[in-house]
Amino acid sequence: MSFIQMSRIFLRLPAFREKMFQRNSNCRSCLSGTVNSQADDKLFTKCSPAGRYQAVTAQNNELKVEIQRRRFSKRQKMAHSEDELRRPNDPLPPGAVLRLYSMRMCPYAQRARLVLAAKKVPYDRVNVDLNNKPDWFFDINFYGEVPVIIHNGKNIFESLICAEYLEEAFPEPKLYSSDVYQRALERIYFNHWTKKGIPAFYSLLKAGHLDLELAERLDQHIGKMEEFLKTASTPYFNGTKPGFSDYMIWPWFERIPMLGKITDYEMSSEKFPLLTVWVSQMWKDPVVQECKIDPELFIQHYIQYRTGRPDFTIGASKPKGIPEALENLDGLRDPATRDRQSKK
Ligand SMILES: N[C@@H](CCC(=O)N[C@@H](CS)C(=O)NCC(=O)O)C(=O)O
Repeated sequence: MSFIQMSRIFLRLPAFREKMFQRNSNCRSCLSGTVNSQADDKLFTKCSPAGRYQAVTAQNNELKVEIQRRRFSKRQKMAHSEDELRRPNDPLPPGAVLRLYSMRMCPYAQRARLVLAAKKVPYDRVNVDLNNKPDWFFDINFYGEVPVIIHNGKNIFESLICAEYLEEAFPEPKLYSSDVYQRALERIYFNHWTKKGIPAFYSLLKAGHLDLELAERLDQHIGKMEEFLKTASTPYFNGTKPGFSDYMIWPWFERIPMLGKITDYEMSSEKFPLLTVWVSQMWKDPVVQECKIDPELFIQHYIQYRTGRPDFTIGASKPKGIPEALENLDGLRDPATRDRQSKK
């Protein structure tokens, strides 16, 4: 065993170090510098050729601990990020009363988000990468689709059912009309849009260009919505303010200009004057503003959608590395070790 190896072993023994530091006021290696206490350990090891590597290693270790700590705190910070796939039974963040499984670009999930925002319900939003659904996701919705709500340990799915559940579970403010017939009418409006308008919207989107037949079909169903507004003779489908049916229909109308960017389709203000006003009024609603999607991301997403494999994590914050710390770590490596490695 060499002197260096032996001194390393002794240096690790606290009793030995204590004695040595008390007895010697100078660094044992270079005999300069004062070593008074354990706190000066670094000075000693810095001066000692044998100790230099130890000091560097100790600093490396400190740095590694720091990196781990940062990674951990990043995870902690991400703990309630909407992109971390929390399970249905995972605890809710403080204040949240339910969990919503969503996807940034999903108009169906947006229905639920609009109702939650209108009712100011604090919730935990989890965006699901629909290309990589975990098995348990099918346990909470056997269709494997978003939105899904987990409330009081129970799962609710299908956007219209979710929205109606929220309307009843969180009664204030009421989004449905209190009149029973009016409520039925509202259902007729969004039912028509769901049954006819939405498929027409997606058919054109999938075509990816202005297919006149498909554009005509979409126009026809938008025309029906225009008729409904005319019969209602109110600015909104719900009446004088945005309500349940407005929020159930809105997500696709928000996307019509984006559909236009892909297919050149335009919702004519001449053919649909009431709807044109409705759209501009809806944009003024703070709830709509809170839930709006990023148009650029949507266009990218739907260009991919046409190819059949969209990126469902679009818009997600991707965790960043910590390059500056890794750089330091590299810089602290013992030059001798580095040399030996590079010679190999
Ligand atoms: N009828 C469903 C439709 C929901 C739906 O189609 N959601 C899409 C995302 S926008 C989905 O989850 N698709 C599953 C997949 O693409 O794997 C509802 O109203 O909730």
